[in-house]
Amino acid sequence: MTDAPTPATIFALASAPGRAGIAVLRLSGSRVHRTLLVVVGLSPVARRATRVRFRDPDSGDIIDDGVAIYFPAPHSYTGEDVAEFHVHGSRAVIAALLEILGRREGLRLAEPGEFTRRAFENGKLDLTEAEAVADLVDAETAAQRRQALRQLDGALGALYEDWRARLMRALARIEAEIDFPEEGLPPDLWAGIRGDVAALAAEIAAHLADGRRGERLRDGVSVAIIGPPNAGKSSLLNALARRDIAITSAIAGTTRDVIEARLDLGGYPVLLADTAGLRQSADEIEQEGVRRALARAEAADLRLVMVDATQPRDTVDPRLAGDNAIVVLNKIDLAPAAATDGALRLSVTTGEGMEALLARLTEEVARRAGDGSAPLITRARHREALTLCARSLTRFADATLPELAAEDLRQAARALGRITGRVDVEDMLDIVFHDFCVGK
Ligand SMILES: Nc1nc2c(ncn2[C@@H]2O[C@H](COP(=O)(O)OP(=O)(O)OP(=O)(O)O)[C@@H](O)[C@H]2O)c(=O)[nH]1
Ligand SMILES: [Mg+2]
Repeated sequence: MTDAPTPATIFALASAPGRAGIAVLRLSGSRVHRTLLVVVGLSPVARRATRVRFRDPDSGDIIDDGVAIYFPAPHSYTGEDVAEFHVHGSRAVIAALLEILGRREGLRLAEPGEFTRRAFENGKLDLTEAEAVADLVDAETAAQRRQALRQLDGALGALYEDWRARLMRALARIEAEIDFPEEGLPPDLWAGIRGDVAALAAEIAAHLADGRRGERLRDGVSVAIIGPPNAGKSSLLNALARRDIAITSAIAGTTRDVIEARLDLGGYPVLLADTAGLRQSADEIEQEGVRRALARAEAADLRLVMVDATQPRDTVDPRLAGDNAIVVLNKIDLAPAAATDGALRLSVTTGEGMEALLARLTEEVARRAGDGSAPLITRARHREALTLCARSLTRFADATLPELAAEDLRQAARALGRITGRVDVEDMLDIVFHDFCVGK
């Protein structure tokens, strides 16, 4: 066996590119200490911010006056030696430092996510926590931030690891029967195992039946505004986004494409789509617009069906109404006496009814997204693995041969292990089973 080659020492600008008060460069790897010696001329005390001058070791030029922090392995984000350079956030300073670091032997620019990948590989984070780092960086609203932070704290990973440990215990008990057939397993013990696994299967099923609230919180709840032409759909999008995004006009058929805006509604992220007015049209482009409008409305988590109070009220297309729809009667300023039939009265022009619409919309969005307080599935990747796990547990319930039952449990545990990245099922089996035998 040959030793694995030492991974390169990586570096990157950790703060956003562009001009800023302060920029942070981060380095990780075995050459960090050497780099500190040549670029800042000293080895800072561990984990203490030290005022330093950054120099080009080849020319001796001083690049900036700033702060360096050294985190020796293993007590660092990646588990390797890490350094942070806090410098003035000018393009010139950043460019010079990146160029100097890139010139050093054994150093290279980090790839996207590489610091966090190393943290995972060094056991600092599990995969759900690594994903949470990305989600926290991307969080746009308060509820998204809460959910990402909770996952980063390990709440989701701990849940799956707990389930996996329970499966491993059940597996160890069955393995005992396979390995010691002459002793046999008392039927009540067998029934106990089945009962435990069934309880776990029920928990996993409940977790899967979460209405995709965690995923919606992460991705944004999609809301489509749909209705006849000229009802004021684009005007509403502009009002909700507080920006002049979509063209509005008194000409019916103004909007053709789906126009999107991201909103923060009471801490919940919303992806709001304005669509083409629905009508029969000979115009090919408009027809395509209507097709896209209907497709978007069908795919949306929630529909804002807008009708025009000044026009005869067509029955709303049943495909669009129903549970996932809020019907809004707009232009109420022009027709205050129009029958509402349960619709929300609105005038985008005067603002009448806007507050009530916002409250209703926020309530409906909140119902469809998690609020970040409970560990929920946040990615399709988790859902797929949990579905596989649940399927194996269903097979387990029907298995009669202990060998087959054990294999089902092993597969279920492996599926859970894939979520957190802990796939060393056999290791854990050794530990659990070993303990079990000793205790017998
Ligand atoms: N009086 C009044 N006019 C409104 C109101 N809302 C929108 N309008 C006007 O109605 C016209 C149509 O508005 P749009 O927002 O373009 O309507 P739309 O539903 O997007 O229309 P299409 O894109 O053609 O489907 C514009 O002239 C708006 O200024 C309202 O509440 N009251
Ligand atoms: Mg429009």
